[in-house]
Amino acid sequence: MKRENDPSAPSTALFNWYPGHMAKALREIKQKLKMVDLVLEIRDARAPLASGNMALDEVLDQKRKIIVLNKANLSDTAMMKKWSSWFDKEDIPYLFVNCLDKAALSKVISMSRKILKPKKEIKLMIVGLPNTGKSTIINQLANKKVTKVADKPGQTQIQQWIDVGEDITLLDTPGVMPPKISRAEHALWLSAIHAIPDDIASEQETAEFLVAHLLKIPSKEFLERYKLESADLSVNDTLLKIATVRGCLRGQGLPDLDRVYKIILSEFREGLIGKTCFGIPPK
Ligand SMILES: Nc1nc2c(ncn2[C@@H]2O[C@H](COP(=O)(O)OP(=O)(O)OP(=O)(O)O)[C@@H](O)[C@H]2O)c(=O)[nH]1
Ligand SMILES: [Mg+2]
Repeated sequence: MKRENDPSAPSTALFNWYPGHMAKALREIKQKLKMVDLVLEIRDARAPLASGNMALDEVLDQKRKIIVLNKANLSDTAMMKKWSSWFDKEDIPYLFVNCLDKAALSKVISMSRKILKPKKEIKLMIVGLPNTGKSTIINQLANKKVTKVADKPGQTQIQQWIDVGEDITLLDTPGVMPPKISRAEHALWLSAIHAIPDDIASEQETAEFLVAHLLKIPSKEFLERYKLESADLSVNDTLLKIATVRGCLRGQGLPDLDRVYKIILSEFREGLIGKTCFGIPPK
């Protein structure tokens, strides 16, 4: 990424990754729009605004939608409250959910029904950034594994209609990346939550960013997990400490930082080193 010189520069790597299947996914969403009553835009509760997508907004145009902020179990409670006030103020229909919790998820259906009243049979299109949990949400609503789920961006490659019973049909769609990310910081947030593949912002860049972020607002889990006595450490010293604690060493006792980056990323994504929410609501 070119962020050192110009923080507003879009990442060229990101741009190159985009065209092929992302453009196709957008085109297909546009084609199906008339067939659905409502769109559920799945975002990540750890980045309520940055996990949105302008390109999707353009295609969706005036279509009614609910923003479903998934993975709330991995996000910071106080920050989600602030974001809730912001969404309320903006009059945007939204819900924070942890889709692994079916009761919470059923609210998405009741909210959709409320908006679409008195329509009985409803068709919902599920869109959003890669890896935000679209397919998991569908499987949960269908009560069975109807669409493939994986912890990697870009799992779903084709659209699929799924009848989940009770007069509800859902359309699963492949995740769509924003065509450009205007703030380098957002690319790091999206990389941290794994909504973009690790080869866009490198594992090293993302892990270093995360460590810097976690040192600024250190959670108990972060300090305890890596046996850090305090957060008064440099990023480098923290990485070295983690290498020692986790036995990430190469020959001659040298630290194996590549392994450390992977540990940090996977443990952050699993919510093992604290609950985090990136960004603050706009004024
Ligand atoms: N902790 C937590 N994990 C979740 C939640 N929802 C989904 N996941 C996990 O997130 C990963 C991605 O889920 P998918 O359902 O495949 O995401 P997707 O949006 O369909 O991804 P693409 O098809 O790549 O666009 C999986 O490992 C899920 O188990 C949630 O609410 N909480
Ligand atoms: Mg999917």
